[in-house]
Amino acid sequence: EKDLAAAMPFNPNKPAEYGDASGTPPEGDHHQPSTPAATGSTSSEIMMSEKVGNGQPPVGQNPTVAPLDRVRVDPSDRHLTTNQGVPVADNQHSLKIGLRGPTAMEDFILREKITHFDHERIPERVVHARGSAAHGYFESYGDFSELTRAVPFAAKGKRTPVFVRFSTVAGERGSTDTARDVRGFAVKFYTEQGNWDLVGNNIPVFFIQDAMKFPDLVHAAKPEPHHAMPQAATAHDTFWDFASLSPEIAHMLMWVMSDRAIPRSYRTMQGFGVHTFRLINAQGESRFVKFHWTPLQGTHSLVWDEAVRISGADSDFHRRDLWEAIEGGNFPEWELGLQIFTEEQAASFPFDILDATKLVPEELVPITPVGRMVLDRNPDNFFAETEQVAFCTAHIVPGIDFSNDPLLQGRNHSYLDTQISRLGGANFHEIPINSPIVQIQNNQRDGMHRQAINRGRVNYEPNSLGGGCPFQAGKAGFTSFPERFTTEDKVRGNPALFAEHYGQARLFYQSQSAAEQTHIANAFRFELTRVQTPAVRERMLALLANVDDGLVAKVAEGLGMDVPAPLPMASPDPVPVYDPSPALSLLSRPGETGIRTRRVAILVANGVDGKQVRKLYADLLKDGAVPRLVGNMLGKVKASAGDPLDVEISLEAGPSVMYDAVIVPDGDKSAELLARNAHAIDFLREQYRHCKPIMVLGSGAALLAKAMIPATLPDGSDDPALLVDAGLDAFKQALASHRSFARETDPPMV
Ligand code: HDE
Repeated sequence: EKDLAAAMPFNPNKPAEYGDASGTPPEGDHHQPSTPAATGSTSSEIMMSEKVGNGQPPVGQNPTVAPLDRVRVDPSDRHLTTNQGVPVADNQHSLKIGLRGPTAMEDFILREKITHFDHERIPERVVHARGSAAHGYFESYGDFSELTRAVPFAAKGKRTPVFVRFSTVAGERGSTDTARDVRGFAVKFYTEQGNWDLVGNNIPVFFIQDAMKFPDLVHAAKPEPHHAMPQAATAHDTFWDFASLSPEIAHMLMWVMSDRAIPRSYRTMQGFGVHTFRLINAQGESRFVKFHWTPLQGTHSLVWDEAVRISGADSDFHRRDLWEAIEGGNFPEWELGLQIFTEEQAASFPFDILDATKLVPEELVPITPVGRMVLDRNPDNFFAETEQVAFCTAHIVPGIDFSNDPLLQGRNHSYLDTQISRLGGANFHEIPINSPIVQIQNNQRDGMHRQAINRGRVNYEPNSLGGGCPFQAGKAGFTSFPERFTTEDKVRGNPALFAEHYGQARLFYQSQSAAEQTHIANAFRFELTRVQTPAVRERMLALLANVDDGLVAKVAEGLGMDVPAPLPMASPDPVPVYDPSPALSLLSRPGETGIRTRRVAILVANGVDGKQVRKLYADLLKDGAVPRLVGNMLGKVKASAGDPLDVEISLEAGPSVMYDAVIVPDGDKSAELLARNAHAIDFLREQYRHCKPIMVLGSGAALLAKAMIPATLPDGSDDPALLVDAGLDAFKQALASHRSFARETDPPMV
């Protein structure tokens, strides 16, 4: 028998399927159902994974990695094969009848290669088509079993692997990263009780209240159907036509016209679950919850002029930023916080917690931190992982449940349904990135692209022939919260509080800093200027007139229009008054990572003070910043002191918007050489206009004058981010505080 086994084919990638380990189970051997693990107790629940062991993966290991080994393909030291494993001798030439003759129909190698290529593309996501993703883990701060039996929260230090995909919403798969848009923030937790997907956004509210309106919203926002323009932009008539006729959109518009919609990086965005969910503990008690992700990197955004230019300079700006941060070991991190409230509290709020156009102010329900998420591994293959990952709001685990938010209820249908056409059938859960770390056991069978080889004759339940397996998990399994319903009529309609649309829009606008308020007004001005139909502009002003007098006056002035009468309100009740919420300003979260990963351009030309440059470079690197030597051309520049320096990128290929700050070092005529290149002048002017730190040393100051950069702020005071012959510490401080908005004038003067 041993000889027989040795003679069997062996594939090292699939040891369990070939050779020794593949023996058929002895006939008649039935497996007894094991005692259902866990009787509601969380400690036994976390023991349940066969692949993860006791649920406490060793630090630094990610249990999603090992199960994927079966499908990982590494070509080192291997020859080419066809998809049937046949070695390929010649991958350059098709099979011809004579060197100048026709191609032979029998060339199965050519036909297989071309056929596969013809089918390489799959449909892109209908929304959130463009995205980037990474692997990592969630680590619980403690044992939160009082609140929820969801296993990721079962113990202090417990790690659950995650895969996170960030995205823009409106643009197509190849569109630009820095478009003005909401960003998706979708987290897949691979728990020992199955996958939990928290499919959120970087904005805590949404455009509409009812799933019924989603296709209309998306049609209005996407490129117009007759000429398919514009790409990845809401600045066109159909979006604003829809918006101006949908007053429930008021609050969301404040957010999407704010700097939130042009983040500096995926790493500097908050994330939100948006809807109200439920947490359920082992005793079956339920509390409402809102999920918040807060970046350790702080919340930071671009300015609009910069975002537009980045689209041309590097349309992969956010994708590259995330990739490089992880490759460089600067693992982005977020804290998960929960807003927890009871049914009774919810009833006392001036808004309905089932309304996704409303948030729960942090001042009303504080945020309880419960854990942190770290992204520490880039995907191996974009298509296999980032493109094929399938998120679904209906993927929840024991301890989590839905609320009746009508948007969430609609989403629960949509996500599963959409994968069937996008990923080609009902077995998309078997694609490695989507499959849970626990074994899937049920009697669902067959279908397109089935991977599992289900053993045995039993594919039904109840059964006795299979020993009753797989059996119901009972108390250890998922149970829905038994919410009590009063008997009401079956209706189409909204609860009364859904009719109030302006209180929180006003709260958001009025809680912003002066600079952020200006950016919101300017964004409305920009978008509505692109709108061609005057009636749409006017209706939008009428909507804004219900939000804030100052805002509507600014926007109307920008459009050269008068402020019209406000839109009639849908709710007869007065607009609720909220206390200001400073937490809604981006400036309230500067972050804790200082200058780490901040990109600094050092402009160099022949004659530059090489010693000074080397010192600056080393010093910035030491603190985790990313310095780059930017010059007129690639190649070497002669230094006035020390060895020549290698230019890392030219001014033409690495324009100012790719950097968070700039330094012009001292030198012998180097600033003069730079000043002859308009790219260098533009560089400084744009750094200035985008409110970024600028430091000039010694003769480098000549470039400031050439670029006509004002020495003081518009109000005559000192500009803290414009440093002349200052020490590196002052520069680092300016770099850590990102931008000096006090510089801004409208229109820009530089
Ligand atoms: Fe989505 N949404 N959505 N959405 N959504 C999709 O699912 C949908 C909504 C969000 O990185 C689709 O797999 C409906 C809110 C993210 O793969 C689709 C409604 C929020 C992602 C879909 C909403 C989101 C999607 C398209 C209203 C924030 C990307 C492809 C009822 C809480 C996930 C896909 C990823 C993707 C439907 C509203 C976030 C069509 C019907 C609210 C982050 O199923």
